[in-house]
Amino acid sequence: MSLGLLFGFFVTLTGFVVTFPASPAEKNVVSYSKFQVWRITPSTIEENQFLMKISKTYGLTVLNEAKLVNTPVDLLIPPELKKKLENKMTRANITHVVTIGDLQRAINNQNLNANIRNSKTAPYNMTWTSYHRLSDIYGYMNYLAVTYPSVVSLINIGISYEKRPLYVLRISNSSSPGTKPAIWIDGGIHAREWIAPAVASYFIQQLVEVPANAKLLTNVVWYIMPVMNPDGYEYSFVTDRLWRKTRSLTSSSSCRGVDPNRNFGYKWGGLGTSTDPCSEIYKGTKAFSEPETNATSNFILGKANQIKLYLTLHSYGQYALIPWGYDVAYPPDYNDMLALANKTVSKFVKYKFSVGNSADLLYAAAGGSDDWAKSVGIKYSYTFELADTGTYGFTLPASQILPVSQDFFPALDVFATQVAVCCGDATTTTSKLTSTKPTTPKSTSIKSTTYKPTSVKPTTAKPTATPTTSKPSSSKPTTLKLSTSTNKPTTTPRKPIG
Ligand code: 0X9
Ligand code: ZN
Repeated sequence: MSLGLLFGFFVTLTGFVVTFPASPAEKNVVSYSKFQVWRITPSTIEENQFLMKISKTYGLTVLNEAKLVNTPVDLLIPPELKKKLENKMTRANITHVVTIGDLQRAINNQNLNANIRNSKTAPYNMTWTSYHRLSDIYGYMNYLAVTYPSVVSLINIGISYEKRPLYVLRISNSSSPGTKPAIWIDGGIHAREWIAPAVASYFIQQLVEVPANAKLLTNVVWYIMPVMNPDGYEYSFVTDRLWRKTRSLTSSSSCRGVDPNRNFGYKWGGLGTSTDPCSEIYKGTKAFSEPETNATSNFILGKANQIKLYLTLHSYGQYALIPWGYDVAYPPDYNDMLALANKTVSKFVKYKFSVGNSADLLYAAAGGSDDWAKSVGIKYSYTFELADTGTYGFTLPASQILPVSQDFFPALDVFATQVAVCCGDATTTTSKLTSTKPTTPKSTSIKSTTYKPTSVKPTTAKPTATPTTSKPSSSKPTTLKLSTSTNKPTTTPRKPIG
């Protein structure tokens, strides 16, 4: 880590209001006032085609991609198109359900306690009753590393496009953590999916600070990266609540960012990806073009023999998704992954999850982190799409952070137990998997890097109140592509959200 970054972090923790070095901030906050979210479930191919045409013609943003028929599609409807689209739907005899009547109102209500501190004396700002800015999450990670040095290590694995540090927390009760099998968990690949960093940081809190959970450290080492895309995460607080991608400059002067979950180096550029920098599923100029995916993959590769389970948290939909996701294709040990996923979701009480092959259950999307993790030999690899199923979607109220986190937490025990059984010897070499279906372009999962992860010496300063196809596919899934939104929401200067 450079001195400059280290300095920036210290300064933040000692209470100065510091913004990380960033590109010129956009001043206009995107308003979604009177924007609606419509849920439409096409029941025929014709209805699906009709929806695709409408989305393209009017430049609608599709909030969740969907398969050909019988899976719901959530469309963002700008106020000026409401009447016209209502008429079109009626004429086509397609019913729509308004899931969110005014998206801006939902945004405003999502994080009502944002500025209320846990307690005046608490040594950190983190809570699980509101969604927190990056500085609070990083401040908490640092606090844990200072307070529990024998268990917690803060690891800087690189820097983001806008020069924010990329932090991973290692949680282990062992003096030689390299000898135990490890579980990797990340959140926040997609900026707007705020529930994911919140849940990942809840896991950290439980594993480190709750003595009753110490047993979860007996056989397993945990690597948790709560915010993989910090630039996008911050942007979704300050400027555009629905921001999904990274914040890198692209060949288009008006569109920024790459979809990090289309940027990993396995089957990069395949189905469900876009070459258009304005698309929400833009794959980037090459695999691992983004510093965030590059640093993450390098770090994981360095520990690929040790990491036996890769879990990436997303939202929304309540799905446990199993590779492959690049196409309806199944790794040879798919059934092992399925059995563990089923066992895991059976622990959930409040939020019921659907389990299945990613491309089959949802849609094909290449370049995902889960596929890449599986491709480098990590036996168990999952994407979990957290709550909800669309009532609030990305604007899931902060009051649901704890229920969602608490419902999920017992799953970690299921994972840890399985990893200890299957893969107790962390020194066993993992075998890379190849798909039987030849693809272009080739995997670029092995690459060189000049960046070395460093274990960060945490500061003792107190944070302050500021802030392989075994089951061949019979039919290819058709996806309703996330469109390029030409119908941009208005940008009115407003107070930052959250
Ligand atoms: O499309 C995605 O990246 C994920 N869904 S989300 O709504 N959070 O954007 C699903 C990714 C599943 N995994 C792969 N397709 N590899
Ligand atoms: Zn996501």
